[in-house]
Amino acid sequence: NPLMASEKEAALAAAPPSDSPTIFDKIINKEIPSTVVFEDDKVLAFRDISPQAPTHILIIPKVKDGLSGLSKAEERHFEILGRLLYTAKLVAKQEGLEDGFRIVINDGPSGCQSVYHLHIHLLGGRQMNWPPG
Ligand code: IU
Repeated sequence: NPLMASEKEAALAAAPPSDSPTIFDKIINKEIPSTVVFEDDKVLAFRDISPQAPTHILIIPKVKDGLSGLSKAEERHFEILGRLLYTAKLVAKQEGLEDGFRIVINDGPSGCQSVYHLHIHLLGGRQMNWPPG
């Protein structure tokens, strides 16, 4: 089926191998500057370079371990997945988002994912809308 083949090509072009490095490795290694708002041995949180809300922070695992996106999650990732979500809560509090906030994980081409290193978007500081775009 030629249509299937071209769709698959597009998906493969957009989604590189799960362990290939991304620009987020350079951010983790401080080779590219970023505004870090939280860091521990497992997790980094930094301000998105193109903020879509007054607060827009990305929370990422320091070690990718195959997590190019949430769709690649395995049972071995249970702990880091919990840490990422809990870190989002801590950072939301640190940012003063008492009235609420939005968590987003884009996955794959249809999910509008552009960087293939798992990241949680934390958005806040304005009224969010539903449904999202
Ligand atoms: P996405 O869910 O994969 O689309 O999110 C990627 C985000 O990474 C997006 O919001 C970008 O603005 C952001 N980003 C960044 O903060 N710094 C960078 O150097 C690059 C992307 I490339």
